[in-house]
Amino acid sequence: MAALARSVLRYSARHEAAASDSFADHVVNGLGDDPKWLSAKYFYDAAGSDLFEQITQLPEYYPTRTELAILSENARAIAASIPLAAALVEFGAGSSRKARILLAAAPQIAAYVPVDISPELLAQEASRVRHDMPHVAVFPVAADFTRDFDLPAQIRNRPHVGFFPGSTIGNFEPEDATEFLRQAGRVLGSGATMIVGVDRIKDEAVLNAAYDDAAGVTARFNLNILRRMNRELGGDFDLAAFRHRAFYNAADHRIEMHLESLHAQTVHVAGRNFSFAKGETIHTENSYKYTIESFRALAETAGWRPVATWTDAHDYFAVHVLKQ
Ligand code: AVJ
Repeated sequence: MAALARSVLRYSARHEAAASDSFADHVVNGLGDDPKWLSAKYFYDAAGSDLFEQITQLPEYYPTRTELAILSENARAIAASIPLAAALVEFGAGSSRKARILLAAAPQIAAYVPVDISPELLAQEASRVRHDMPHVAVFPVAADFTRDFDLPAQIRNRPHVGFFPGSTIGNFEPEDATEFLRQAGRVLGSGATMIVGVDRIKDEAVLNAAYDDAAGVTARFNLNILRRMNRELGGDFDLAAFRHRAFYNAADHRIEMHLESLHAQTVHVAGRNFSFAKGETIHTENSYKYTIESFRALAETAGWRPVATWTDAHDYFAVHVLKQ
């Protein structure tokens, strides 16, 4: 396959749906490829989710605290774009911390629909929101939000507001981000609103530090994928034989994370052998960055009309409101 076509497909949920569904198949495909790669979605086992939570509290990792501040400081204005008796549909909910800011500022939201692949996390967050916000009807949906899914029948007649915070959209190739927004538009239906958090292009030193922190938490997060392959797929990765690398690729507007082999070695995992040259890497993540204009253009390509953008004093992060 041509390198361009391969990179377009690389992080594509559609591609993964067609090629394989299991972690083992994914590893055989990705480590068998040249260059080697793995999808960032496999970072989030229990240990990886815990490490990501630690990342969000690092001094260098500005996105989480910046987005929370944008949402809090502009909550009333953002709430004004949410219709009466609306249902808030959160894509990849995880923790409901950000949604709660909107729910508190927009009492006209009658229903909250967190969509997440993990049923345990969903149930836990759903009962917390029900307890703290008894006026909101909560209908959790356990689904892969990158694929088509049905909204609960109970919200059919409500105006739909999608919510996709965290710059998770940055993990998609731009073509796949467009396809995701198009699909979200299909799921939410005509007349819907969408609120999306997107990390902005900024000074490279700020970007590089955010993904290569002094305490080494992001390094542990990246290396944890090796630990996960060892545990779940009978691998024999030596974590001391790889190092974390993260850098801003300005030409492609993205942070790239890699795991670099410190010497020539052969690793056994998922029933196969994979050879590494000294300095060879596994490409483990892309985190795309957008200007306000480049994200609005992408949203328009996907059939959405940008109506408002909220940002912070440092111009680090943006919260976009889109209408269909
Ligand atoms: C969860 C995809 C938004 O790209 O900033 C953080 C993941 N990777 N540090 C990001 C991540 C390394 C994060 N997202």
